[in-house]
Formats: sequence, C-alpha cells, structure tokens
Amino acid sequence: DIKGFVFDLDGVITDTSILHGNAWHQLADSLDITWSTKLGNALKGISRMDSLEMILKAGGKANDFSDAEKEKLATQKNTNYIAEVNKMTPANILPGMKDFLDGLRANGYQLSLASASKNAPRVLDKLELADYFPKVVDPASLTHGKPDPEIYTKGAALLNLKPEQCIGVEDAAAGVAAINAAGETSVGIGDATELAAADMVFSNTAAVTLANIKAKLDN
Ligand code: B16
Ligand code: MG
Repeated sequence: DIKGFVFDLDGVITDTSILHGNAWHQLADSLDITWSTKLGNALKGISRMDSLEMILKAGGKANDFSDAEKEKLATQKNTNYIAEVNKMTPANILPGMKDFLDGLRANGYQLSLASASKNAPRVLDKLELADYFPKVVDPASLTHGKPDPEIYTKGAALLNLKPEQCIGVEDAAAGVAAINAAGETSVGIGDATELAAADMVFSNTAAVTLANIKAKLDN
C-alpha cells in the first residue's frame, strides 16, 4: 500500500527552471558563452556545479577556470537566483498542486521533498508550503545526483517507509529514472514520450490528482 509521496520541486510544485535559466543565462553572457533554450532545458534537475560544468563545456571553456574560480561563478549565479526567488509568492505554485497537497495531507499520506536544489527550503518558504514538507532531503548529503536513486531512496527513508510504499513525482526524465531505480512508483508530469519510463504520465500539474493516480494504480 502507498503511504507516502516523495516530491521533486522544480517543474512539479513550482517553475523555478525559468529563474534558474535566467540566472545562468546572465552568467553565460558575462563569460561570452552563447546561451540557448536547449542548454537551459538540459540543466533541469542537474546540480549547481554540474550545471556550471555543462555551460562551460557548451562554450568551449571547460578548462579555463580553477576550482576556486568555478565556486565564485556558481556563487554569482546563486546570488542572482536568490534575488528572483525572494520575489516568489504562493501565486507561483503550479496549477492544482496546492489542492493535490491538501488532499494528500487530508488522506494521511506522508510527504517528503527530493529536490536537487540547495535553495529548496527558501522556495518552499516563499510558496508558504514549508509546513507541508517537514522532511526535506539535504542535497549536500548526496554522493550522486539524479538519475542515481539516492535522493529518492533518502526521501522514503526520511518517512520511515519502504520504497515500494512511496510514489515519486517528477517532471524530468533523469528524475523518473531515479524514482524507478529506487523501487518507487513513478508519476511523470510532462511529455509522455520524454517520460515514457514513468509508471504513469500526466501532461500537466492540474491533471495530477489523487483520484487520477488511484485510477491508474488499479489498472
Ligand atoms: P540550486 P529540482 C534543481 O531542482 C533544478 O531543476 C536545477 O536546475 C538546479 O540547478 C538544481 O535544482 C540545483 O539548484 O542551485 O538551487 O542548488 O528539479 O531537483 O527540484
Ligand atoms: Mg524537476
């Protein structure tokens, strides 16, 4: 029986990817690296330092900076990003997700957060959802990022549940792969082809309801 839900943040509860993208775009411009939407999309679910490496590589500058300089660049991006996050309000919760979370709580499901973002607690706070997620996986504690199952395994462990008692909710293919590898049931939100590995896919957050999930679980 399902007893808990482990949530991704960006692309599931809110759309921070636009803010991440803008902040990285600004940094890329300052380094004379050509930005593209494709590059922005490839960074979804990828950790901060891995994102920086991908951007530098795309710009042919993978070997141009020392580790200390890279840390500085990542901090610069994060400062820009936090300024944008601080403007967020509950209006930035994606359609239907507040009702979904309320329904899960009312039905006694336990919730945890499996976001790669070190800023996740701040984002939850701005969305006024911190109370919903007393258990947040600390991304600094991870050895491997998504698609490695570690973050979803920890998300279930924080709830004292077995993976098979949990549903993971994700918008990125790497995240769905992580949920599956952790042995949890995967709910994908987005393009059915891109997320074909998920146990069930919904095209948008508004379609993600407990009733819709239960109907697909019974099939
Ligand atoms: P930070 P998620 C991820 O969040 C974002 O999708 C990704 O673009 C970002 O680089 C990563 O968090 C790290 O974020 O710099 O705030 O630590 O999808 O795992 O909720
Ligand atoms: Mg995501």
